[in-house]
Amino acid sequence: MLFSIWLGCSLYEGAEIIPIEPDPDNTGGRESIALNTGRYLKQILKYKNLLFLYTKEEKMEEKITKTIIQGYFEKLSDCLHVDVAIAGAGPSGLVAAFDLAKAGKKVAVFERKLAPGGGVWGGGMLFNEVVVQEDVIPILKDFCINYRDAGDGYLAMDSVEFASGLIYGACHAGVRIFNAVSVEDIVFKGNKVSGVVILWTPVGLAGMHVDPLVITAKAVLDGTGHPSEIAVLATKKAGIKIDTKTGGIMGEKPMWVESGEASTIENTKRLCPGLYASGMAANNVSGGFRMGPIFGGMLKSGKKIARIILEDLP
Ligand code: 48H
Repeated sequence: MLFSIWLGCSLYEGAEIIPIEPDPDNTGGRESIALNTGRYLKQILKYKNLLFLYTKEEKMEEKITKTIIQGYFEKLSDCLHVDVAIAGAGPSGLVAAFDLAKAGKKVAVFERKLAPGGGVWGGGMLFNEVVVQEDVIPILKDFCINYRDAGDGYLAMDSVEFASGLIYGACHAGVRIFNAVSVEDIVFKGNKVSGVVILWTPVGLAGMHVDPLVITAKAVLDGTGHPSEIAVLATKKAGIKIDTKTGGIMGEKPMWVESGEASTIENTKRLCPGLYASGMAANNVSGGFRMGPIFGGMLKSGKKIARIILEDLP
């Protein structure tokens, strides 16, 4: 019987089966049987320890999964109601999120893609370099992003460092970023934009008919870039008249760098109660020119909208 327990332990562990040397003085008498039993028990104890390790491994798997699930749901349940919900983790949204969090506001950013950072990673036409104006140095310093002088009042930097620096800075300031989550609708209550409707991006991509979840917010920022998706939802779906010359979305104009950079800042504003726009979304809403791969305007737009939201929030 002892032998079969030992064999069982060995097989369970996938261990090499080493026959136990019998007691050399095996005389077949009672003492010898006791001696051999002792030796077998020792072997079994050795394998029992291995069995214990195996159980520990099982617990380790459970521990990892539980830690991830608990951590995510703590983050999500902490953000069911926030001060500011931001759609889109591009440069303007991340700078706004950073300033708002630094001012003590609870901020959640919902980013459709797996990697936050928006249009920053690819620099210009996938040359992973970014250019900004030198007056944004304080913002770069806030995020500890390295840059070099490019002459004539411009700075340049590695777009990967720029993107990752903005993301890290925002997270470190206390912003919750939920990646691979799309904002697919707004909450519109009592003539005020009061939150966002969210769904896992892959669910939408798979075309599954799954109902979304809701995050309520005192302020919602459209940082979705060129398409200004949240402002489109507000005007087309909720029929809200927003603060533009036409009361609706005017549409982005073609390239004019100087004008685009200036109008991005001018167009950064509150669109209607509860809804704000920054970056290229602000430009699309108010009909500004595009400016290509220069990002100073986006950073300044993020800062401006954070200031406006802070003035509006109780
Ligand atoms: C969740 C969404 C949704 C949604 C979109 O485009 P971005 O980088 O945004 P900005 O405005 O901060 O920066 C614009 C800049 O990158 C740029 O494109 C420039 C300077 N262009 C000039 C030119 O001439 O072309 O980031 C927006 C982010 C992206 O990461 C999207 O995935 C995300 O928003 N997003 N997230 N829910 N419904 N829609």
